[in-house]
Amino acid sequence: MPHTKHAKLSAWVDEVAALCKPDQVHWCDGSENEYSRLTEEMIASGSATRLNPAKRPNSVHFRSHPSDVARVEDRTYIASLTRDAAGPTNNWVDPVELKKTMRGLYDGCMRGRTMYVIPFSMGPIGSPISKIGIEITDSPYVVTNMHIMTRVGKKVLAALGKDGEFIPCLHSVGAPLQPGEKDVAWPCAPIEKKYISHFPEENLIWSYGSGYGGNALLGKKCLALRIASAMAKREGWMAEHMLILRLTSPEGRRFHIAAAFPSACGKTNLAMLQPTIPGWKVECIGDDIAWMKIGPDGRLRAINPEAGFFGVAPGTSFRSNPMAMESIRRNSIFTNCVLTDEGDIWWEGMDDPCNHGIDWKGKEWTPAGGQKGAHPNARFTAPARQCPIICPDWEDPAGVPIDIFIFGGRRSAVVPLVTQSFNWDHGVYLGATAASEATAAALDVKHALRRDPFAMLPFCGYHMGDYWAHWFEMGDKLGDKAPKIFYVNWFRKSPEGKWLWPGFGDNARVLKWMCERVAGKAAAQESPIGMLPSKDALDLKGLKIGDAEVTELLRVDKAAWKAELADIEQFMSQFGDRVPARMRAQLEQMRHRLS
Ligand code: GTP
Ligand code: SPV
Ligand code: MN
Repeated sequence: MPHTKHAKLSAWVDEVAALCKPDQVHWCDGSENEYSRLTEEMIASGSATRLNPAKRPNSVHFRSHPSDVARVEDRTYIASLTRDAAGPTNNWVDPVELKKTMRGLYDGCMRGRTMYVIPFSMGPIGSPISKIGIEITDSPYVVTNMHIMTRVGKKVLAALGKDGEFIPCLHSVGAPLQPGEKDVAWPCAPIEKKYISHFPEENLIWSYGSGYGGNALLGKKCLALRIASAMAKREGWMAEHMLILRLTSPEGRRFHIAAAFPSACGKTNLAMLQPTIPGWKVECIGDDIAWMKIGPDGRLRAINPEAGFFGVAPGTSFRSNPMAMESIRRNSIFTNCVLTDEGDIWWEGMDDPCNHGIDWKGKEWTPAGGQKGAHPNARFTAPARQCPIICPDWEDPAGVPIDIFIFGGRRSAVVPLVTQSFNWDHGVYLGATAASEATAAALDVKHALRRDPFAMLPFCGYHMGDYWAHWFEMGDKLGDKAPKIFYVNWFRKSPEGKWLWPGFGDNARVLKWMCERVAGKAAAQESPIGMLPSKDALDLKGLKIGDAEVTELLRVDKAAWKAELADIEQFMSQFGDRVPARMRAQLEQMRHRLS
């Protein structure tokens, strides 16, 4: 029996098999059986370790190759037809040339391996906002991760029918095996042979040489952000690097919030926060990506296109993020953590210390050695439905109506705890000028501080200036139904290097102020950079924080902001005349307010 009646899909799979020359082809059905069989095979081959079922049932740990531990932005390409369409912040190569190079690499690259065909849906199958992708990969690790992160299998092929639209995603670890050659635990190609390539006009993704995260699980950053952002621009919707949560007030009023922070800057944590203020409740809808369309009622409706969490492990604990810890109790995949003597996983920042184990490089480890046991970008993969506070409506095909957008980043100085934009255009300016200190989520980002507009710098599939214009256009379409926009910074530090704000569950205090602003209840004062909470407008009841700290957290240092303005201007200059006039107007207004 053929696996699909979809002629275009069959033809593409045949073409890839002829090029990559795998030993066999397996069509994934998304079943538990398939997941277990592949997991057992990876344990038997030595690439995975089963965790102690008494500690963490049905869970495994992987160690990646030390060179393959995070996204590689220098090897990520937006190969649009023209360089101009990709813009100055993306790596561009002529698509014809890139395809030629990559076809050379793909030729025979799956020898000795199985080629898996993964039909997956981003978003609930049948939602008007969802999209179908087909990932072809030679990595069983990718298959089991995709099982968790997306909706995989026969239902997707059924939804695709004979001629439905799909996004082809081709992936290979780039490590063919000679006859009789034994495989390594984590096959991958050297850095100069890695290519994470996007052909936006064709809705096509070609990835080669890496097995890790966003380089290899192609539904995530490649499809749901880079390709989807370009589709969204063409089709009038939004694909954003945003968590989605529902916050319910003590009176029972619901607020839906979507927040964009750069990688490793707190999306997963905020998405599952446990408010420290009585009566307020958070439910999680998504922790990394939001797809949003204007609904029949004129409001912006958001879905989470993913089905799982691929979260940063270090720093995750019952103290900081109990709901993430609950989500990973079972049926989870861990990568680059410490393997403990009890057969469980551990990482820096977990609740209890670990005195002995095997580190992420496979070496015996004790904390006394002075080295980190888990890689800073160690991750867990867990089904979203295992989160105890997953919102009952998280799979609603219609999405949830967004009331509030939040932007932010990691800034040890200058940027206050929270600011509200004066209006939509000013909010778009706040998003466009977002900046963050570097994290471990990308291998090759070493800047102390970089501008990361809308947390989309590594994920926007087209010219950043045009993306800003799209935000203005969406605001015009939404009119008075547009979400209100805020900017936050949980990461302000004292001169001694201590966090000034406790963060995590206490961030609910800041969310509460936002909701009260939306409801027209909370007080704010104008500053040159936006509206700030009036003294006493932030609910700090029960929090041990000094008056001086609060003042510092809400202080606007004019001199520092003038320097910031100069940096913003410098950053914007690279986009030339593609910077929308409305963005320039915002810059001028800020200059005026600071003078
Ligand atoms: P990606 O998955 O890479 O997109 O990251 P993310 O944005 O989901 O970040 P995540 O929530 O995983 O947080 C990254 C790191 O920031 C973790 O080590 C967290 O413990 C830490 N973090 C998150 N929220 C806060 C906060 O409010 N305050 C402080 N100080 N640290 C935080
Ligand atoms: C990020 O870097 O923003 C992530 C992890 O969410 S990855 O899937 O590797 O891109
Ligand atoms: Mn992310």
